[in-house]
Amino acid sequence: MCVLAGLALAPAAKAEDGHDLWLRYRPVEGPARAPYAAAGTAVAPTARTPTLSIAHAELERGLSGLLGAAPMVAEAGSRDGVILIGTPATSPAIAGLALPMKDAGDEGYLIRTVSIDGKQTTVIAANREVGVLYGVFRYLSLIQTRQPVDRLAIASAPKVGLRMLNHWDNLDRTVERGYAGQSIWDWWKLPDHADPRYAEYARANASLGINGTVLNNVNSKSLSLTAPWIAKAGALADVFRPYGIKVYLSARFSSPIEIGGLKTADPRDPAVKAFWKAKADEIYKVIPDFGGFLVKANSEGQPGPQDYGATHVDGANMLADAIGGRGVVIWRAFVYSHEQPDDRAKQGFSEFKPFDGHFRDNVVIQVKNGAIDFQPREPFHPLFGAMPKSNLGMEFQITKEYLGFATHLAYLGPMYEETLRADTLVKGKGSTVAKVIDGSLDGRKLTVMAGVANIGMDRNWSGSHFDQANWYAFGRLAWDPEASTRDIAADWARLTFSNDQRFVTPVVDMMMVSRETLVDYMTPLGLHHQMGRSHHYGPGPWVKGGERADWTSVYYAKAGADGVGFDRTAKGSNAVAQYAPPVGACFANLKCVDEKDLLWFHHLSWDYKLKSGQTLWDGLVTRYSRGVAGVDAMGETWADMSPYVDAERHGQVSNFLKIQRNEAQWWRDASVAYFQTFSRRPLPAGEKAPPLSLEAYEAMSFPYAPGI
Ligand code: GCV
Repeated sequence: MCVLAGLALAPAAKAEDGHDLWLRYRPVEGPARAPYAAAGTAVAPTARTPTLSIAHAELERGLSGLLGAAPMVAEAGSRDGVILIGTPATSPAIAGLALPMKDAGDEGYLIRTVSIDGKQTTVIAANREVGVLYGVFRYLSLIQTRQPVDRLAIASAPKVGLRMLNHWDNLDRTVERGYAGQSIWDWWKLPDHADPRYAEYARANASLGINGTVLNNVNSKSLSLTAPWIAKAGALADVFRPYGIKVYLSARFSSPIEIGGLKTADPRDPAVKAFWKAKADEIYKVIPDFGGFLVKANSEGQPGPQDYGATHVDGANMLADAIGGRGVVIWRAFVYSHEQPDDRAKQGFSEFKPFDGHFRDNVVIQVKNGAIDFQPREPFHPLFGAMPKSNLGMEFQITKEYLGFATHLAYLGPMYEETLRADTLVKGKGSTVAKVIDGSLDGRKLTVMAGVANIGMDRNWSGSHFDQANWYAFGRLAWDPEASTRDIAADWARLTFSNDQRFVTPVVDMMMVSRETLVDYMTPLGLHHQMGRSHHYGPGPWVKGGERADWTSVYYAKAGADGVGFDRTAKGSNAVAQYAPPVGACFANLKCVDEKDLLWFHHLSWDYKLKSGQTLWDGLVTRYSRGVAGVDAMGETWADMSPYVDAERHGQVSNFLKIQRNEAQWWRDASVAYFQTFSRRPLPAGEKAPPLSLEAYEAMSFPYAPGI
């Protein structure tokens, strides 16, 4: 019924492969076009600096695509409908307008409808040229999403200073936890050949305000700090510079030994200090605006200062001194050691909290959103709010290592939002993680939000069309960590597919529940780390033994005849004590803790009564099945969307939803089969028994799963 109605009105969309992302600039057609008839028919001449040339060209490209004709060049004030872009320094006309430029901040912009010599003019002005580029993208997005542009009074400035992607890209072009093909960095041909993709990449990121990129994996090689590789990074930096994007490199802590000929990498050793100082100088000679180093130290086998009895502070500050005022050192708090038997969830806090206030001003501690590792759901990391005298940055994962790779549709906006809006309560109500990250809670000036990129050589960049939404949402939240991810989803859906409300409403609703659906069929009620060993593909609640206990599923679920869940209350690991007292007390209290986090904090009997009145066992099974039903519902919604989406993209999403449906069922069946061996209780009425034996699920093997 709804499909037929749509077919009658929506013209058949042309095939698209998704390469254009949210920057498609397809023509505004039909009655929607009228309000824009006067807008954008002319663009005033723009100073021809590299960044302003890009901004000007983007404006022309966007307007040509959206309005069907290239805008003419006309002086502001010569006619109505002229768009004037620039900074007060590059445009006397803008300087003459006496706009409240401080509202644009350092990197933001103003977009205003003004009268110049009696003619209606749109001004896109910024203090820095990159702000003009951001403003141009915003202006075009208004037309793309069919918002009025005739009376504009917009001021927007980013709340976070360093908005960056972290690529886990290896030098051989494999990507750790990457599901979108090879790395886009064609190292072999760099520095002599700069693939056009690099500029496309920079343009896409600039459209979101992303202003930094760490090129290489945090599990890094010293080779990337040698002269030939610095030159390659330099060639990329040259492409990115006019788009306002700085290049950073992951630095391997043992580089002084591996490429410096030293016997030690002890950060207190004068020769080691000299090595890093010289290395930084060498990099800055090639890349004058180099952003700095990202370091994974003493974590998962990576070298670090603790190898020499030194501390994270010794290591980070030594590198920070080598960089000096030229850049930053981003030091990851994702640490847990082989020797430490304590709850892995506690180790980052235990290692870093005592060092609060000891790090240099140009050091940022980069903290994952949760205390384990990018699980489908984690309570916020206890370090947020706990280090007021240090710069603390956020690390989100955009690539879906634990969330079904590229073939499960899971919009991560609500997951990011859940963490950012979590209240640490450290300074009373409203001490949200977002306010830690944007620096406002503790008056910090150096602020960072990083996302582990989901970008590769696939034509659609992210391995699936819907995974583009996660890159997009990350960028928008880095600009404003308090933004609504529903609004962001709506913008993305309009930009990427269609402005038709019959498309936007159901698709946004589907996106907003998609991650919760995935949590239901993978790890409901606070379960975590239940996936296949090493590749993290599919269910693996039975995973045990091997190198380390905290790489196994049984360590986290602790299923037994007595019940299931990880006791992190005072009776257990007492991880709750790492939070501000009212937060920890709530997590520890069964009457207060949200059921979504139940088994993260509590080990409970299979007969524990949930709020619904169901037993824990029944509730667990019901949730797994609800997740499968949720994927069915997504499939139905998407099937109805065919009138609004080209067949190529519609078809790929449909196929992926079929994969997701099968894998959700697999997750449900395998998990139920496993946990039932402990619960020894019947399935709730109406629930089907898993079709295979537990042994059959356990025997499945996937040696070629991607992303390892
Ligand atoms: C880059 C998890 C991932 C690793 C990743 C690590 C990290 O353990 O599985 O692939 O390594 O996190 O964030 O350093």
